[in-house]
Amino acid sequence: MNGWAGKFLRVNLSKAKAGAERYGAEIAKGFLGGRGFAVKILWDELKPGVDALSPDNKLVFAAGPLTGFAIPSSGKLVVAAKSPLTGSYGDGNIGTAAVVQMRKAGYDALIVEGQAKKPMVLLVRDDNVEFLDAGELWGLDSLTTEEKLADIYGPAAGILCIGPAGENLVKFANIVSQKGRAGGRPGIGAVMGSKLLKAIVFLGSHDLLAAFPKELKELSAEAYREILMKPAYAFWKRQGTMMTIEWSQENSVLPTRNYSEGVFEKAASIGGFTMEKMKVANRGCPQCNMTCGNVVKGSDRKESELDYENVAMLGSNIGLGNLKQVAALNRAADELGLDAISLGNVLGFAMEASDKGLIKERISWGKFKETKALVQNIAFRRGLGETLAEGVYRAAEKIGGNSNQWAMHVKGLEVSAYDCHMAPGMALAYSTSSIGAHHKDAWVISWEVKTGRESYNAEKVDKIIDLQRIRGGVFECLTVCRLPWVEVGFELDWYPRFLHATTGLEMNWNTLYMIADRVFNLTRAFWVREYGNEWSCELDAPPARWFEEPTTKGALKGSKLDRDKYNQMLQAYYMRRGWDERGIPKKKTLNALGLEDAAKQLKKRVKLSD
Ligand code: PTT
Ligand code: SF4
Repeated sequence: MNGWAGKFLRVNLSKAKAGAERYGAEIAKGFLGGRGFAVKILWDELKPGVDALSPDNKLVFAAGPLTGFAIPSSGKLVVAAKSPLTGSYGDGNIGTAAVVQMRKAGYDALIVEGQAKKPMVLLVRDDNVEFLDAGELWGLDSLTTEEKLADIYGPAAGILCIGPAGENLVKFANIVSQKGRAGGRPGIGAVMGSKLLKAIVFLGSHDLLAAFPKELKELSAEAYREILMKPAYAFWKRQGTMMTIEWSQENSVLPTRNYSEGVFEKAASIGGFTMEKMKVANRGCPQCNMTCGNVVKGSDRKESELDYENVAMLGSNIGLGNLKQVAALNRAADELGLDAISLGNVLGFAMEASDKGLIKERISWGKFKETKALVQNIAFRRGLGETLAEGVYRAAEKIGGNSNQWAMHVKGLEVSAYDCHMAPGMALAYSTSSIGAHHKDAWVISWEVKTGRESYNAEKVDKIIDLQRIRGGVFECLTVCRLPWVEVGFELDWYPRFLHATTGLEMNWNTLYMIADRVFNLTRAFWVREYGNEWSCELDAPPARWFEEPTTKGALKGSKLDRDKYNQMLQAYYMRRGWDERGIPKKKTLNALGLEDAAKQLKKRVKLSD
């Protein structure tokens, strides 16, 4: 095979054993890589009901056939496992040199199983795998851990690690790399912590083999040039995703005080233009000429890399309007290895619970010092932090009252940074996403705002499915960054051309959509297999707050979602997907995608419609 290495590395931490495994061309062609490989491996190898934090769970690090080549923004890695937060399939995407080194070491994916006897660092140097004592690294924050490993293994080493939150099994701990790129929102860092795996270091020395190296070289040079010439490029380099703060405020979707409102009175002071005045550097992922990591210095004088989601969740959503302080909280999230989205979400929840007298601790909106202390307590599971470390769904179950109405999650994953009081399409996108309420699969909100946000119609359903195919499907399986396409308009037609140059295969968009649907349906089958007869369409609903508590501020004052219309749109979505009225793929849908095994297995767990 060209493009793909054709090998996975399997590591068993309990036995301290490692070995390379060849996989077949049908897996490569049928699932492409990244999320496709991860879902396939976890479906095939995990028994339903396995405890996500037990040695029986598996951790998958997967690349795609474009990863590591000189192709724009291709230095991305999918990290996946059964999630301790949602109890089902979970993944995230990190831009990191680790994925380039993993591919150069000769592997398309690393599968980690078992549990180490004591904290460990895994060192992968081509065929040589070493299980090293983590020693004094255990307990250190993620950035210091990375620095110490880079001192030993050199600047070329690709390093992934967890912080104290992962060690302490916080259910939304993630994996950190490159001084503040982080991924694995649904607690993939906690799965790594449960395996006592502090860090992984990759060093590879092989060249990647492309089917048509000359074609690839010419295509890449042209592609990098094309991106530089896009009209939106200059502003993107200035602000990156931070420009979304102003956009969200203008369109009343900026999550504010635990999503009770979509506008924030201090939005300008945490927005893209304020950030520009503070910026000290731009950082980015490997192979990218759009480097969008906005580095600023926070109120703690430490560097922090700002993105829209982090700033909205640790800013407006907790009532904090000082960007330097937001940056300090974001830096703390990176050091501790906490997902910044879920963190801002549980903090907003705690502030509201405190306001309403449901918890004895006093934690106020926008108060930096007490918030910072609470962030530490979450990572170390102290006091109120112990409750919040379980995520917002479980925290609401524990504190009671009517808090489950305003615990902002779908299927246990905290909602990311778009308020949906008047965005039914985005609410449906969150509810049907592969991992819980994340915007990765279908960021439909910008299209929805432009084309008629108040409507609940079939066109919206189609748009969401298209986006789920392209973003959650093709980009996550190729494992390349989607931002060149989304943000500067780098055309989608480039990707089949890259695929041809690297693998030699001609894949048109119909084939790519078929793969995306296969991966999406297998992921849904994974969820249903876990839930069994407890699965119901109610799991595909956004939080009650958006239906029941209208906003009180801004141009869209008084808006809320309509439950009946939402449910009709959900049923239209199911029909279009070839699922039954419970949201379970029909037998014929699975079979048409070559997922006969999934159909057989699901039949043992639930009644499957023909
Ligand atoms: C992603 C989620 C996002 S989405 C953000 S900001 W965003 C948050 N970033 C965090 C962070 O930083 N530190 C931290 N401790 N927690 C964080 N949690 C949040 O994680 C990221 C970029 C961004 S910035 C986005 S949209 C795009 N995401 C992509 C994706 O998902 N797939 C893909 N093929 N390309 C993408 N390109 C963009 O990458 P999760 P990164 Mg991230 C500091 O992890 O779990 O996927 O959740 O990876 O390398 O930092 O790049 O406004
Ligand atoms: Fe990374 Fe940003 Fe480049 Fe995407 S655009 S690869 S997130 S630096």
